[in-house]
Amino acid sequence: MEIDVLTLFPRIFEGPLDESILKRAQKSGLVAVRVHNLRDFTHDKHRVVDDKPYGGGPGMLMKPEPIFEAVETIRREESCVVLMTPQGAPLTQERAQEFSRKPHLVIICGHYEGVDERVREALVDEEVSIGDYVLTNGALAAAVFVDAVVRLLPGVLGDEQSAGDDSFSSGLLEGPQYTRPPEFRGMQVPEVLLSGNHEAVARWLAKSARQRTKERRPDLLKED
Ligand code: JCZ
Repeated sequence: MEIDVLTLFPRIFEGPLDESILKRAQKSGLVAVRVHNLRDFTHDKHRVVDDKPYGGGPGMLMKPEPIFEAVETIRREESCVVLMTPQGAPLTQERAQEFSRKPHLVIICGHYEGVDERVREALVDEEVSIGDYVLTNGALAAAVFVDAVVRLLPGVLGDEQSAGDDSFSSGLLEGPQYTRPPEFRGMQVPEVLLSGNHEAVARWLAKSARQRTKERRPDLLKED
């Protein structure tokens, strides 16, 4: 998969991607991530990327010209152009899986109060929100989005930590988990997990996942 990210704050996006699993995924060629500074797509002396909204109101908007120039330079026939915005459809595990099957993502990070509406009209294929809260900067949302998508690419996670048993891939939250020692500061690991009875262990894990989901996220149990 190839990913091009358009932002005014490349370093905010790059930090998280240069660590650990995502770094290895790039080094081993499973994904190519390129970050572009939108200011590099301006032509005026002061490299202006924002302007006041028509009709007034607080804050500034991103001008359309640098975004159009960047997207038209970078996109191809098969590209999916994504805009990070709190107005987008919420990102879910299912949606992350769909994006992970695209050959090329071009991600526009909003900044300031947002982008000129003509960017949405003419360039954007999908608007993505990472949740119902507001960030200062679209590059943070893009980093979360890219992480959720790239970890689903074949070969990115080892067998040990495969995405198959994530919370959500089963539609349930994961239940409680324990490692050694069997007793720590007077707190015991549940007896059944030490029993060696594989069937009983599997039943216990399934039951505790259902129970935790029912307590914390009953919405996940409702069929749609
Ligand atoms: C640009 N602030 C772009 C996205 N889900 C979500 N929350 N907040 C955002 C977001 C916030 C932004 C910009 C300036 C996206």
